[in-house]
Amino acid sequence: MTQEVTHEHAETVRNLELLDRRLRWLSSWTIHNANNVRDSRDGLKVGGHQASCASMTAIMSALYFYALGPNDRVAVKPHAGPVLHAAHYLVGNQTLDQLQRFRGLGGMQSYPSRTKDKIPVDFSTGSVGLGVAITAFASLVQDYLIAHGQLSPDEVGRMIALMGDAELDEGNIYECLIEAYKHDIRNCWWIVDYNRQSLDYATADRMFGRFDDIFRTCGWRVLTLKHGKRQKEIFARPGGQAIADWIDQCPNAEFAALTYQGGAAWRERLVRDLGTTSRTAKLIASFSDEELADLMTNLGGHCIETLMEAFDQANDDVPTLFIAYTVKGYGLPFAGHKDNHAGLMNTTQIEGLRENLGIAAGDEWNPYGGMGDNVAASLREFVANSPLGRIKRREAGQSLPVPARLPVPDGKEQSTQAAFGRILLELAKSKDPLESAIADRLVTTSPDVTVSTNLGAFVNQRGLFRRQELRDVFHAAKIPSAQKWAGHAAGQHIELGIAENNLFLMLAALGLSAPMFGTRLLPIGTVYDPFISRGLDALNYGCYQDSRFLLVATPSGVTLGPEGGAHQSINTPLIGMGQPGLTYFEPAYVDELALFMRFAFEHMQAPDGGSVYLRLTTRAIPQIERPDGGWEADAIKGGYWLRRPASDAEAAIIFTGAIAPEALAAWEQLAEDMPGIGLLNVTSPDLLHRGWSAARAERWGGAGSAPSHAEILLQALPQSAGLITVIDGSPGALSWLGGVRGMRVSPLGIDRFGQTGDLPDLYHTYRLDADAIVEAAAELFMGA
Ligand SMILES: Cc1ncc(C[n+]2csc(CCOP(=O)(O)OP(=O)(O)O)c2C)c(N)n1
Ligand SMILES: [Mg+2]
Repeated sequence: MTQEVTHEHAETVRNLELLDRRLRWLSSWTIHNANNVRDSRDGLKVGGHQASCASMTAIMSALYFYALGPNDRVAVKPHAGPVLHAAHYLVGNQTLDQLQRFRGLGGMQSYPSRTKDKIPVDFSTGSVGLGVAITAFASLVQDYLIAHGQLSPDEVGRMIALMGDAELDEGNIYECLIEAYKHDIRNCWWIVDYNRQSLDYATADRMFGRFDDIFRTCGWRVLTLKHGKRQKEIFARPGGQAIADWIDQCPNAEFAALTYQGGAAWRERLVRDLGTTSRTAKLIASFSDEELADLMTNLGGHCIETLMEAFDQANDDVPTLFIAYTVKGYGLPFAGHKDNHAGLMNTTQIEGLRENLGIAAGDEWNPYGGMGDNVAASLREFVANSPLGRIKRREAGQSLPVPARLPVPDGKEQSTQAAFGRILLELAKSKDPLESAIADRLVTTSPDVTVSTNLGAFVNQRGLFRRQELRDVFHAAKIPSAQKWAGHAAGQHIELGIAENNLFLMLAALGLSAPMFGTRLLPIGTVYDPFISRGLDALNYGCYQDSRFLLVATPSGVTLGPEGGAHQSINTPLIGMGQPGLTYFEPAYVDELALFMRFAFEHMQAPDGGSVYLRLTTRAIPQIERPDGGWEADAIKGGYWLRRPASDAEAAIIFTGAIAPEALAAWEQLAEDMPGIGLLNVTSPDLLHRGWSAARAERWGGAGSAPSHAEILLQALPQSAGLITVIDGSPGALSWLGGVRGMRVSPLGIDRFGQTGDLPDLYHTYRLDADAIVEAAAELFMGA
């Protein structure tokens, strides 16, 4: 290095060290302010994680103010959220008001949030493990876009996860690792804040050294940052190696406890273990207690130079795991204490930290407080020219116009699942410019159920996505098969192994393509309906950060019949109703399905839109003739009268989905005794319930009194009429309709499962057949 370069390097290190301390201070103070300074109205602990923040400030300083590339995207360990805000505060992207309102309504969020925070947050985090894994899927999305000419290779960025070491215990990490290896992902960094403490205690020693193996096996480069420069320098001195060896042997819990106890305890222990007469003893004796404590905790993850070198070293596209050894609560009074996860400094302690940094009382929020004018000015300039200071964000891509209608497959008897496959096939083959533009942006994905959820025809048309060619061996050998399975860069289907959690993370990453990479993709994921539960937290995670996708779950309910009791899904309608950011439809007929798929393509792109869940079935049912399209407007709002009731009707049957033929048969039987009985097809229990809640909230808020769609539909009946609700799923999905206008209700549905059988047997056993509906109606009038 020339002298000039060396000088500049030393200057950078010094600035990053200052920023490390500043981030530690600001994150600690923000949390302290919320807990101890701000007025409390409810006496509840506000919380925050000063120790988790302090563990990461050097890593984040070196990343955000040195290593970050202009197109890099970062998922920040949830409990280091305040450090991210502090970094943006230094750059001028975050306001004091937001910091002061940490964890208050409208203030900066507990954990980084894409949708609620005012600073640019690339990935929301909070549920540990998921924020890490999504970065691997985001790098796959980036490769997809490059391969499809929708992102310039010059604009490649790294997808980075700053993670806690306890996140390595989450199973989803390993599911993701396997999938990532299969797809040969690149440009992904996972940086582990390896403080060897989780929430409860120190992490297990037996895993020491195993993580490297696991990641290397999966094609990752592993860079272990165990020792800081100071440690390395001392280890090289006479007698130093024994200290290095001692650290290597020291169990996690003991290391943490000694860190907490400080210099005198370190000395006592080292002397006990290493003796008093050796060269090592002499070396140890040459340090004061304070110097010894500093030395023993000078781990790689707190050493700016070590971090810079590691980041420089990984300057290619190989996925890289950085194991950065750290101390939880570094530089704070509870460093290393096993209970420090949610530990908060008391006022005396935070004042001690403030004084230590030379910050005057009252100057706590000053971004550069306690520094001399020259130092502050040069740090300000350094920050302004740092990667974070120059960060720019991509514009979300243009939305695509959606054709007025999607093709409706013809056929007298059809299942919604088969029709779904046929609609996608029609789109894939279409010459219509609007339809083919939509088809070009579709990306389908499925965890090993592509064929059995009828995605096969689309895949035959559009191919599997692979960066490297994948030959279809069966096709090449001329072995007859309905399924082409060739992979290439233009392919539009991402085949996943059988891990549903990965499906939802893949969808979440694909569904963020517009805000993240500037190109809107229309992702469609298929899964067996019961296995939604496997990936529920990842589904919630995607919805929470406003990712946009279409989830097609099929088969569903007991209607899959002989295919297996274990595959019956019961509570998914309630999941569909309960999940914010996801609109659930369950079509009975295939023209409804086409309508909802069209809606989905629009809703996935609308600024105030969201994701869509279609609950489909393999049961082919007779389709119905429609006199006109009058039903459509109501169907898209959640329900329409298939048989309008007379104004004096005594009852109505309300049904959802595949049991439409039973509902119709019962309606015909009952119509003989109860002329004018209505038949209501609820296409979305979710939209009806949401609309009802929203209308009530609006009324309470004094903003007019427009009735909701559920109220409008039920107003067609006298209030004295009874309702029989029926769905192949939890009866609670529809039974609430009785409460809308205070009407009697007799709900049918499934609250048990597990029995195989054919449909007549199952519908009889679970009381979903026409007889059950008639009996349920009779029950309403018994004694009335
Ligand atoms: C899925 C999930 N389970 C549990 C929690 C509660 N929790 C928050 S942080 C944490 C462990 C933190 O340890 P680590 O990842 O090592 O972070 P550190 O604070 O040590 O840096 C746990 C269990 C959570 N946020 N998400
Ligand atoms: Mg930890």
